[in-house]
Amino acid sequence: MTIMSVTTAAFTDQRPGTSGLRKKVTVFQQAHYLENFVQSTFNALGNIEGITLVIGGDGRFYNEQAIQTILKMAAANGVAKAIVGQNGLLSTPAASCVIRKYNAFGGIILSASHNPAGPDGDFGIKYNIGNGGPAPENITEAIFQQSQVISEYLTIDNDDISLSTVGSQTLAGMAVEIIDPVSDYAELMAGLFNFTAIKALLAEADFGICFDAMHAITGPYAKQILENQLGAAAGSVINGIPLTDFGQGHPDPNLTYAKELVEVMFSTDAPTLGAASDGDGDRNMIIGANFFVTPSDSLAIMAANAHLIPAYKNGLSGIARSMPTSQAADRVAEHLGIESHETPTGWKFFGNLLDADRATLCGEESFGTGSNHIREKDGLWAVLFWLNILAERKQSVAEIVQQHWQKFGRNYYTRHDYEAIDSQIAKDLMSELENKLPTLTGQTLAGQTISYADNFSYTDPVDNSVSSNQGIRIGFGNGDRIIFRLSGTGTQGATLRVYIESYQDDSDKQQQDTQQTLAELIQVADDLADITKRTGRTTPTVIT
Ligand code: VG1
Ligand code: CO
Repeated sequence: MTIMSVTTAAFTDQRPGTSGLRKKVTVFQQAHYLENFVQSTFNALGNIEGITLVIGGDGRFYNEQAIQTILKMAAANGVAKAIVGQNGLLSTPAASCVIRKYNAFGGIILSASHNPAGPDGDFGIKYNIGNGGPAPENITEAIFQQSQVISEYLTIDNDDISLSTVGSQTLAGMAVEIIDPVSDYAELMAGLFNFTAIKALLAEADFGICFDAMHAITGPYAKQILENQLGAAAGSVINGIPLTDFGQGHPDPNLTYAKELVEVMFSTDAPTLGAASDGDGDRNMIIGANFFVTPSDSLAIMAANAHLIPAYKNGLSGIARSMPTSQAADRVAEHLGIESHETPTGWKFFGNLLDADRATLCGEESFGTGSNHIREKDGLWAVLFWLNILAERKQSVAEIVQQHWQKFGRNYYTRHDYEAIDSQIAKDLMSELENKLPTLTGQTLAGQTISYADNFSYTDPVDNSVSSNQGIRIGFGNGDRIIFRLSGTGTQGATLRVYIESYQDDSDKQQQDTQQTLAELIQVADDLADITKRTGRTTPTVIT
């Protein structure tokens, strides 16, 4: 074997965002681009000789080429062993599971999550640490710093190896273990949930499930677990074969993009439970027959019912939610007498809380829920959690949600996304809004007095690290909130996200239309940030 040192020069745009580095495939295809990021990661980690790394991705276009590049660089940098999903496939939650199970030093996950794939689509890469979770900010920042000064990377001149057969091989002295991407994850799930009860539920004649894998990574996982192990009817998993371009779709499990599932679930003979996952398998959307469950409600309801699930029957240590996620989960935490945490957007902020057992369940409004079983959010896990609740409660999804509202009140909630707006306009909008903040407290808008207006800053209670500038919060005296932040995962211009919530504990007023109920606050948000005036947009790109 010959280790080659290749001379390279820094790229200035390699700062990892909320979930790693995400760019157009064409950007990743530039000479040295991927290599620079990988070598910068290795350099940031320090001495990596002798370590074990897990490598896999969501199967999108460029997945396998990237893995071949990374394997050669890992071998040249002295990595002792690479554990790779067969055909380069590993869902994000499965990668987290495998890192933990085999005590790997860390892992490299290739994905741009829900972003479209294909030669003109997006690609992404992120580094996960030994706990199985996304690298915290001190590591992503170190990677970025390395990428600014990089001058060479190491690789080898070997041929590509085959990723298609499960088993052991070596690449220039580095052991390469190709593993079945599903089995470790499936085993973990079977240990958390009551598979016997779920099996019985799925065998009931009037119970149906429709799981939309959206042509992305969860197809093989859902087929194996739901259909083969739990006995769901063949065909319960739709769009179950992962395609490199995700069938030209947009595997973002929301009401806009998961169209096929939405049609099924809002039809007259809708099955009991509908669910969808995203490109890399960490997100989930839950729908009952003719009934959509907001992700914020889903987190709260899962927490309130966790005692029904074997893995959580002894109680939760705490619940964590990202700042823009509705406050519904906080009420459950209060009721249970456990800690609740509000973190910045992005799963990496949950890692310390989970490691320190300060939280058991975590969630984000963006269709992300998860627990201490791994250190990523987990789409299929959430579906199994709901199935387990349904098996115990023998009610419909709608009944469960409505009873939850009656007990805890309902947090009406919506998110409005304005995608691909001009980056400078978006920046100006945010900074003008920030300038206004000091004058807002005490003002009365839409009949409610603003009790705080700030730019969210988070101090991690475990390591005291501070993350500031995490989104603008406008809080009203009655608990209503308007939040503004710019996406850290978009690859085209800027995406402005506006999150609006309003609490209603009067059960006679809990069945209203969300957009109508929030209309006044939506107008206040537009006025405060001059969205229409500045962006020229009169409606959001996506409403959730
Ligand atoms: C979005 C979501 C955020 C999520 C992130 C990664 O980030 O809002 O909650 O953690 O995507 O999810 P942003 O910065 O675009 O709002 V995934 O499934 O793309 O790893
Ligand atoms: Co994802």
